Amino acid sequence: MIDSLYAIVDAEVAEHPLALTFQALNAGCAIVQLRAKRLDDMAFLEIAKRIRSACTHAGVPFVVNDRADIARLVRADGLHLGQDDFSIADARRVVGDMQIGVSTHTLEQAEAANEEGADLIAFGPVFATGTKENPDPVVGLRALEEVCRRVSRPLVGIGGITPENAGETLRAGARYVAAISALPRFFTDAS
Ligand code: TZP
Ligand code: MG
Repeated sequence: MIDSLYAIVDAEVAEHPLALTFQALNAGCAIVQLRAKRLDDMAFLEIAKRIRSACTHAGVPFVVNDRADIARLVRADGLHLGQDDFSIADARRVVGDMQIGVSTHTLEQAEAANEEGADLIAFGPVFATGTKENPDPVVGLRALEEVCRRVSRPLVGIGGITPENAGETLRAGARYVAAISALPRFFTDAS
């Protein structure tokens, strides 16, 4: 299951973002994303460079959330966009042929992201989350299953993902499970 773990290192949630990154990489996670809603540009760029370097050494793709400019500056492998961020087409003008992921919260949004050429589609919140400000309504596993049937791009289940519910989320058809607040538990729990 750890090879399906999409580790989101959130600079406002993690006590030590770089240490958490190394834990995720050592455990064998599939992807690392840096998310930082409140860092200023200098601080974001600095931590992005460090995580970029750690991911390069581990051979694991590194994704930057929100910031096409920083993704390009650190030569990230991917950029992750929300519904209120740049369109995929505009982001491509900044980052070129980098992998682009898109957050979606309804079947319609997921189908639109699929058609617009997203490389990866995050769908959620699958379960209740306290991490995101003003989260969309919980979508649940049945809706995730439906989206997995309807879109061709790989899906990421996100929102309230824990070591306990990651298995059923993958069985619903997600290629990856993404975790923020429960991320450290994937490395410390026996499960
Ligand atoms: N998008 C949908 S839910 C969510 C995001 C960024 C937050 C996920 O955080 P957690 O702590 O894993 O529930
Ligand atoms: Mg965003």
